[in-house]
Amino acid sequence: MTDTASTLTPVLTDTWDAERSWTLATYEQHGGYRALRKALGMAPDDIITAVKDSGLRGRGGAGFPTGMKWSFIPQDNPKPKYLVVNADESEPGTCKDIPLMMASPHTLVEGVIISSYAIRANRAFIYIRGEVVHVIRRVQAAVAEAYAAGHLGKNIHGSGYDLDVVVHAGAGAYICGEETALLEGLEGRRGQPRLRPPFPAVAGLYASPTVINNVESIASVPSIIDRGAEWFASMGTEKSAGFGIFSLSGHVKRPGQYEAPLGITLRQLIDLAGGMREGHELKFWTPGGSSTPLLTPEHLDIPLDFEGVGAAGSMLGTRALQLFDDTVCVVRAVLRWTEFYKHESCGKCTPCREGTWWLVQTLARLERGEGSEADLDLLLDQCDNILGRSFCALGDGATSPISSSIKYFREEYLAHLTHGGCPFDPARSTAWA
Ligand code: L3W
Ligand code: SF4
Repeated sequence: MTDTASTLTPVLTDTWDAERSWTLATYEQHGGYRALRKALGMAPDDIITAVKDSGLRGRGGAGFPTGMKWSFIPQDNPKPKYLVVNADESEPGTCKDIPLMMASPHTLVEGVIISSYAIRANRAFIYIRGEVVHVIRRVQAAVAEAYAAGHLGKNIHGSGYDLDVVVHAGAGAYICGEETALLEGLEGRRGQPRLRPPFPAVAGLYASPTVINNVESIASVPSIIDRGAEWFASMGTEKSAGFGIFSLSGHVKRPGQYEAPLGITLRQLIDLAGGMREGHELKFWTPGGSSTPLLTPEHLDIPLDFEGVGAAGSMLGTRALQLFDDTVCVVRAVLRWTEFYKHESCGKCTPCREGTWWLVQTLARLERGEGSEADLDLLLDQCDNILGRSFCALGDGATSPISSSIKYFREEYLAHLTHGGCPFDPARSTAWA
């Protein structure tokens, strides 16, 4: 094992290669549901304290402290409390929750039971992206196995605690990954964001106190209860504790999921992935999906934690590391992402609904080589009128690849104008000759 390889911390991914890893039998053979039995012997508040002490921060992109979010649930409120798992993974490049649910759905189910017990919820929902029918079936099967084994239902393991879990299929809209749009969808309405505050912790599903957490956040809870908050906090960095799944896609030799402590660098991860493909070099990358500003090779050694990536002018996001080598046209990649945001804009607010349409028009003109240098300022102006003026993070996110690519690759935009089209496209340029 090399030094770099020894930095991997397989916890969530530990059993993914085991035979029939998704079954209850395999999960229990590897210590599964041990944490649940321990948790049911603890006071719910002690579980919240353990999660707070672990330093776990939300793994869905924003990094909000998980234990703190749970402590916002008002226990003097007579309304039912709910746990909702955000499994609507659809951010371009993000591909960690779906493999986790396929390979080890019981890690999520066990996390759901412990987390629901901690916040005193008797009903939990797992909201899964509708397009991934195979994942929905797998999680449904795991929930059924958990009921049959007495891990779910009435009086779980004689503790007096009852929990029912509903697996809900989304209807195929990226915006339903935004937590309040997800709640609208769950309540049977069109998925559009709600005004916050009130935050879901105070008035969420059916106007009741609701915790919404990402799949990976909830799946991390059993290991924290089983091995202790100190164990979790001993990994990662001071403000970004623990480990996370880093999803490498694009031009590396071995793309895939690499579970490592927060604070690892992209250089180390590329090393683990066998390097960039032969004969090519890294040109640009996203740290956490396309909503996080692009970075370049000069950022290969920044710590991939919330603070380190923030200091470099981007966001850790979902650790969706999309790596693009020197054969890729950045303008074309950014145009493709922008078309996605335009298509997925829910239409509720004007800056995003109209603005993403205009972004595509201006970018497409530049990509065809038909624009002018003034279009770069126009694009930045359009971004300026969306960023901070949109109702939810989708509008802000749509501007990230554009403004960051102009910051680092202004010359490449201008080259489209001088070449009369994409300088990387052999059909339209002599640059490849
Ligand atoms: C109670 C308060 N709760 C904040 C809660 C809030 C939420 C969490 C984080 O967006 C980002 C977005 C994407 N009292 C609270 C409170 N909360 N203040 O804390 O809230 P927030 O607003 O910081 O972020 P968010 O709305 O959850 C998530 C970025 O992540 N992202 C992720 C994309 C991922 C997908 C996917 O496919 N999985 O879409 C990538 O960068 O752009 O900025 O629970 O209620 N005072
Ligand atoms: Fe809808 Fe976009 Fe406005 Fe969000 S920013 S509410 S996705 S129109």
